[in-house]
Order: sequence, then structure tokens, then C-alpha cells
Amino acid sequence: MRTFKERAETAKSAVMAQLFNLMSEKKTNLCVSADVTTTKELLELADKVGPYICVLKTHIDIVDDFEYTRTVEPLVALAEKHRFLLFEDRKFADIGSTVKAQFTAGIYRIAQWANITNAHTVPGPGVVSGLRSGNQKSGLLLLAEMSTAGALTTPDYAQKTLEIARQNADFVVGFIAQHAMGTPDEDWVIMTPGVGLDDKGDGLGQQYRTVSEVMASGSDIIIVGRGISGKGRDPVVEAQRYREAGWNAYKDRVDG
Ligand code: 5BU
Repeated sequence: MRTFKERAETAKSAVMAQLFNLMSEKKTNLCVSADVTTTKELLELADKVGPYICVLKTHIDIVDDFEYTRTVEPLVALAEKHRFLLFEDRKFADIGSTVKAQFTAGIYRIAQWANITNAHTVPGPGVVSGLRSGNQKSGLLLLAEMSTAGALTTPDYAQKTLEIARQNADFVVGFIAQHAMGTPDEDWVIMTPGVGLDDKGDGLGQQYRTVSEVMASGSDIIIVGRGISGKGRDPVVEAQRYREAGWNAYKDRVDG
């Protein structure tokens, strides 16, 4: 199994190389999901967990007091300070022309600041073309499999999603998935949500697997939200714990 450092050297895009390099240097494959609803909470969480993560995942449209200059600009500064990438979990899912506008315009202007975003493949390949025409410097993850109970992302759907990625390998860096995707000689970044060491679910459809389970399934980056920032949890303690678990599982994979 190739190391993140080796994968950086043959990466298909600049964002993929940047991601693998910083993972290798910071020794982390942890992405924290910042599902908070105020700018203050978002910036505080980013500053606290910043040293332990490779990616901060946002849902920018849940921030009540969003203002581009007060929310995004300091967030970008924190990403530079701690060296992590910003992933806006926007899950685009419309015709190419509409997703292009959603990506570049409106109050969020995601294309200006997100290093990575993602899209459902329900609309077919036009969703990828639309986003690429908005900003080809960002990396795109396609949603191949969801973590939730009863998800409609069947094996056939995941396979068709893989085919769309193959046709757009300059821009698609990988997948949100629960398992490895493609053949061993292809190199896709697999980011996996639904990771929790203490809970099995949230009563609203989310299903958690442990860090070692998802890493054994072929994940590269674990996405953790409430396991780190949930009520009563200390984000620094938990980020260190998940980072260690993720990195140990990665080491086992490359050494073994
Ligand atoms: P949690 O608190 O670790 O359950 O948060 C998981 C995050 O990942 C949350 O922001 C979801 O929107 C996101 N997510 C997910 O949980 N499952 C999926 O299949 C996808 C995204 Br795609």
C-alpha cells in the first residue's frame, strides 16, 4: 500500500498533491466536520483542532451570522496558520448551469475559498462540467455512498459515479464513500463520514463505524463531527484521540 507521501508525488492535481503532502507532514488523516451555527463557534473550533487535522469540513449555510468578511476571511487565515484545507460539504445536485452559479455566486461564493467541495451524481456528468467551469482549481469529491440507514446509493450507483469520476480525473480528486473505489492502480482520495468511537447512531439515520473499521474498508480520511465537537466533549482531547486512531490505522495499512 502506497504512502500519502508517495501518492503526493504522482497526484493528478495540485490540490491532491497539497492534501497528501500536508497529511504526511502533519501526520494526520483527520477531517473535522464543523457543524456549528455561529461564526464564533466556527472560528474557535477551527483554531482549536487546526493543529491535528488535514481538512476542516464546513456547512457554511448553517452559520446564522454569516458575513463573508467576518466568517470566511478569518477562516481562510486559520487554514493558512494551521495548514489545513477547507472542504465545503455543499453536495451540489442540479444542472450544470445552476451548480456553476451556486458555486461562484450568492453570499457564500464557495469557489473563492473552498479547496474542496462535493457533488451528488444524480444529475449525471453535467454537474461536474458545471462546477469545473466555476473554478477548476478546487478539487471535487463525488458522493458515491452515504453513511445513513437506507441510503439509495446502491453498488450500481457507486459504480456509475466511479465512471463519471474517470471521465473527469483532472478535476475529481475522489469520493465520499464508505469503501475503497476503483482498481488499486487508480488513486482516488476516499473521505468517509459516519465515524464515531463512542456512539452507534444519532436517532436521525446517521450510522457510525469505528476508525479501524472505516480504515480497513479503504478510507483515507476520516470525517468526524459530533464525536469531536458534540455536547460535553473537549474538541482538543477528542481531535487528538481520533487523529491518533486514524494515523495508527493508516500506519498499520502501509506497514502491513
Ligand atoms: P457527525 O456529527 O460525525 O455525524 O457529522 C457527520 C458530518 O458528515 C455531517 O456534517 C454530515 O452532513 C456529513 N455527512 C454524513 O454524515 N454522511 C454522509 O454520507 C455525507 C455527509 Br455525504
